[in-house]
Amino acid sequence: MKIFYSEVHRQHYPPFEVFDGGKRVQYFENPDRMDKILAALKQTDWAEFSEPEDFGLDPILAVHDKDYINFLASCWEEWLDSDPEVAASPETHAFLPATFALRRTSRPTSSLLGRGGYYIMDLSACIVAGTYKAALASANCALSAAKEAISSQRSAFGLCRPPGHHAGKDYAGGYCFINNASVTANWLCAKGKTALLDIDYHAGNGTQDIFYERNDVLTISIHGDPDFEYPHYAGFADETGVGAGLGFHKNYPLAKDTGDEGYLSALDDALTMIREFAPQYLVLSTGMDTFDGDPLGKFHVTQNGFREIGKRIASLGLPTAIIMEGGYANAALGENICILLENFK
Ligand code: SP5
Ligand code: ZN
Repeated sequence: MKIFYSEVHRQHYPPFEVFDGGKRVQYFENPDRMDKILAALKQTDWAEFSEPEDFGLDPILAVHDKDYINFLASCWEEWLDSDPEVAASPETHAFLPATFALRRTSRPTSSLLGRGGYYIMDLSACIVAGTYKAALASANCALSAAKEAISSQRSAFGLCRPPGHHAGKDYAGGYCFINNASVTANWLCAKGKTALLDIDYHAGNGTQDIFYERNDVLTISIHGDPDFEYPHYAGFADETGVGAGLGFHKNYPLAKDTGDEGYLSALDDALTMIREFAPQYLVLSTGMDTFDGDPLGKFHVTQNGFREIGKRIASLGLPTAIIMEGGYANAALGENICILLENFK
């Protein structure tokens, strides 16, 4: 299986994030995640690594707002210029606003913090010097996997970092800046009917927003109920699309402590819906934070569960662009990814 990976992700490693209650902690979405996955993949006899192709900004701007992307591109330099303390020790800093625009706010204001609070939704999407470059490389890994899926009619893996599914048309959040899976699904759907399935533990709010009014891409997310879990304001069962998109989005909010059985039963329902939609291609937003013991998750999916999840999704028989999202139990992350991918070789 082709794996698309770029070392550029290392340039995005904020020195902290802020948890609920204002607790400053180490950045959970860290480069070590990739190292664990790489190490495990390198031990297999089927992983074939490639550098991503550069697709330029067009496929990204087909999904994201131009002013938002400009903000990502210039944020760090502006932040550096705005504060001598930041300039004195850039490596201990990250850009993070402390005031956020609710979307009833009609426009970003022009100051850096005025744009920051408008384009960022939480305290985990910290921007540092290499964030924009890393986000572009990550999107290119996803698009390269899709291109490979088309040309080979087999599945391919975009080993993307930073992840993407919480990023909307004009906002970053949840460690995500560019919505790699959405950019990819939008690009793919011009070549053949495409469905997107999101199995990250957290609701794919960004993806939901991007495709909410569209009927050409079916989007489905299985996740911790936003009634108790991040992102808190999207991912409810009654959110099924609007206008032409009505019926083309589906959420499976699951309870705390969901294990293999509960998960697989939601998955089976989702797979039935995908079969009825009859796509030519699948984009799989692949978060492994449903794992039993993930520090950011409250599910108990086991390695047997991942084997079965992979097997059932692969049984759709679709060339699949498998896109890396979350997963923070680093010690098991490599093995878990291999177990899932095995089914798509
Ligand atoms: C891509 C992805 O998986 N993003 C997830 C972002 C989640 N950010 C919210 C973290 C809330 C942490 N809650 C503390 C639990 C500590 N036991
Ligand atoms: Zn997640």
